[in-house]
Amino acid sequence: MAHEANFDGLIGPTHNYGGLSDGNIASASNSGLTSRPREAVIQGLDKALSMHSAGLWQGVLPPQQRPYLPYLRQFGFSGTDRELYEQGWKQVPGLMKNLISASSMWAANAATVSPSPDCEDGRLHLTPANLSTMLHRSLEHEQTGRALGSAFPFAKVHHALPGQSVFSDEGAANHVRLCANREEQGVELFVYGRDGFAAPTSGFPARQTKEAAEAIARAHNLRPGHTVFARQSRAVIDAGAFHNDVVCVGAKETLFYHELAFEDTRTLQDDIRQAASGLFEPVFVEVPEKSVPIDDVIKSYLFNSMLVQFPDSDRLVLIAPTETRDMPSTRDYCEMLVCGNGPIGEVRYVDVRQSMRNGGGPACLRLRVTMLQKEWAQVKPTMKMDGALHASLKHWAEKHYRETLSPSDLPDPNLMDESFTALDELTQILDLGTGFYPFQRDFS
Ligand code: SUG
Repeated sequence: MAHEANFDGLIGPTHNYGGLSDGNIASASNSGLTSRPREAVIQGLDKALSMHSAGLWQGVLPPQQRPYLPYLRQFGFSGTDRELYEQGWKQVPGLMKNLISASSMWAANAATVSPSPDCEDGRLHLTPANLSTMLHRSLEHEQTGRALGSAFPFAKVHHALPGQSVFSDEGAANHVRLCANREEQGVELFVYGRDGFAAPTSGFPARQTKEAAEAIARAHNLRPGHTVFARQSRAVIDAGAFHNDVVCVGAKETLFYHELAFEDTRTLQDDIRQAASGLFEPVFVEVPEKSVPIDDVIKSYLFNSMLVQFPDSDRLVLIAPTETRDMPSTRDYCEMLVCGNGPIGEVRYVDVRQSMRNGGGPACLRLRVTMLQKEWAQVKPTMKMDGALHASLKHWAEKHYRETLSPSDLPDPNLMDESFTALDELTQILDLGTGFYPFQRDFS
């Protein structure tokens, strides 16, 4: 028996709207707003608990150390942590905005995950994403690797690919696994936005290369006959789909996507059918541009939903952001979708507005890890979500997180101290061991 687990990235104490992600419309348009870190982390925790309560396997991944002071030391600043922080904000405020970002909350970008039935060596493989396109995100992969190693001690956790443009990688946000039964061979679809060796084009950045996708598929020991590569369309990247999971989500046999998502949809369908032949019949649910225009897709995050199967239900459930309910075209589409007899039988809405304002919907906040029962049994127990962990994390957040953070609050060194105190206590709650964070290892 196997199930899909969701591991949600806990939203960190420095959650703010930095306007750091070129090509991510929500990040740009909400830049400089006052954020609500406590509300944000609780929204994420409530979503995670609701999945656990509905019978899914659910875990959490810790937020990362922010501010990330090792870079300041490497870049020639010295003194105590507080001195570093103050000098940094005086001399390099643009850099500091990157070093303070709580972006590791978007766990769909933490890694690419290949479940053990797909891998020749029969092991679960994870490759932390180098996230090399955006400075604030390129800081993540080292701490991500440590967190994944801690959560999945039995798995093969690879190094991130080289942090270079040819190998730009954004993890599971550009990866979909389709299958009939989760414990059996599936089809892994890798979606990339550019050829790493091609000359740069104008427009918003394409954050995933073909070279990165191919390298990961090879390193994960995937069977080539069951692996598909497809190109994301330039049109959707320029409309604001900086990851494939803004225009596509898949689960079991079903791929749910927008008409404009891919450069060549017919070839994609043929390739998936061929890769699935003898295993299952893929089901394609394509949303036409005339029903939901791409701009509405980007605003509502219709596809950045979790497509899950609850126990004892044949049909899939779409866990969509409340923004999808509030937009007429997407609400109407969802109503029509569940009235039909297709694979998606229900849509539930979840409020993750704090994250949404930075371009992160319900699907961004979780990393999917399909595991056999015997693998789930080996997952670090303190990172598995249940009512008790939810209560203790909520209490922890209420104790340590600020209610609001405005851009003028960020240079306050007390924010750093508060963040480190919170993370220090979190290492005990999640039993991450001493020295998990750089500041706990004497080289902050
Ligand atoms: O990488 N936003 C994230 C959102 C990631 C969403 N993830 C998925 N689609 N899977 C990004 O663009 C904005 C941070 C800021 O502006 O403060 C940011 O990094």
